[in-house]
Amino acid sequence: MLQTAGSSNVLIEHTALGNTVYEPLRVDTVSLRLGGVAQIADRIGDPGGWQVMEVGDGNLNLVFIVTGERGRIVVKQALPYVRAAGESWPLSLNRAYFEQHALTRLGQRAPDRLPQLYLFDPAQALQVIEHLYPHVILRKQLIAGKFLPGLALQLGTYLARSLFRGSDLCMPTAQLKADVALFLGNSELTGITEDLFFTDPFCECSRNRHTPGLDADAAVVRRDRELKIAALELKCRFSTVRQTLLHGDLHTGSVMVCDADTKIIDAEFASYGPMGFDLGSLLGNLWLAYFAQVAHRGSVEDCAAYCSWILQVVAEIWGVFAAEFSQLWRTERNGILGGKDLFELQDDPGGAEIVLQSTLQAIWKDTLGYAGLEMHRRILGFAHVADFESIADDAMRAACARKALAAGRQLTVYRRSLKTVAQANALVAGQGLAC
Ligand code: SR1
Ligand code: MG
Repeated sequence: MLQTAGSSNVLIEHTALGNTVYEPLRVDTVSLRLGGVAQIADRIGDPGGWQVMEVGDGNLNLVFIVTGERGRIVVKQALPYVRAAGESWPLSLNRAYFEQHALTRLGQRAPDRLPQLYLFDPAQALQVIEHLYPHVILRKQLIAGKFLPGLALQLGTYLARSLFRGSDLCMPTAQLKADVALFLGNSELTGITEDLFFTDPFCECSRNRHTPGLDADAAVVRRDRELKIAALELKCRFSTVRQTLLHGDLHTGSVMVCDADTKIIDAEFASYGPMGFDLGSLLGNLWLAYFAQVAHRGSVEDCAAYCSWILQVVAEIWGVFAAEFSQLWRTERNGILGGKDLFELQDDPGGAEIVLQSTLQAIWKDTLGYAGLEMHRRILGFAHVADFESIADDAMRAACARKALAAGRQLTVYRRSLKTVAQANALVAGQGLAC
């Protein structure tokens, strides 16, 4: 049975692989199991000549790149457990179902920023996706010190379009409510975030780990009442505020870049939540990249230019986001929370501008809160980041992490008084760089 999904060239065939019993793919079974699917063979060529590589380096899934004589595809398959932990941490396969729904929705809201979905097979929890080339994971480019001129514009625009257009500022509310209900089903992955982002790093928890040398720092965090109050307040907003459809895991490993293009991948953590969550996850990871630079470049002097470029990217992402969000506010604010009936229709457009400014301030406050928590959980929790993990020297890694924790704490705890991105960047820069 064929079903057409949101974007016009996406065909979803529910039994595409002809097997309703789930079985993980292996490099040596991909041609056999996918070779009979005409859509794939038509796209990349004769299965007899396919070359298959497993390239998954994330925490959850299998990812294969399949190369034929006419092209390449990416095959992403969920495993019934957390790949980074093994079978002792089971995880249901239906995350692939939510990911393909998120991918099509976010792709429609922010054209050109997501890869094309070619095929989804729910029984195999498998998606066949556009191979992005010559794109590379943003985190790797940040570690390598690569300047990316179009990055901030594309990310800021993506964030404004996806977050605004997925909200009740814009969407027909019946459609939005149906989507809220749909994505509530992604409770297992949302639950991982609720635990790993908001709780574990601030408690003793067997899943946590940290760099040797940070024992005392971790203990201070876990006794930090102000920070824990903020973490619980922000968790409450994450779990109860249904403001928009979030990507839900927008770190720099979920962004692929080349000189001219930026793409967003891996939306399996999608859920309805506060807009600042995606923004904060991204800015938190950029600030983590900032604090790791001294180790990658070798000295404070050698990293100065790149560090100031990272802060400029942060400032520009927020600036572009606010400008694009404001533009959408003035042109696409047709949802039940748009307030046109209260302002424009009563000849008071100025009232709507006041609400726009207070909305942006509220998003900014959340952004800072989530950014600071993301910086903690990537240092003290289960899922660490390559920016720090690739620093070979424990003492250097601990010194960089300590600066990041100090900045992260202030961003979160003082989120209500840091009114501008310049103030936030100044706070980050004010920590100095370890050496
Ligand atoms: C058990 S999953 C751990 C982390 O990996 C994903 O990328 C998310 O960030 C999640 O929190
Ligand atoms: Mg991911």
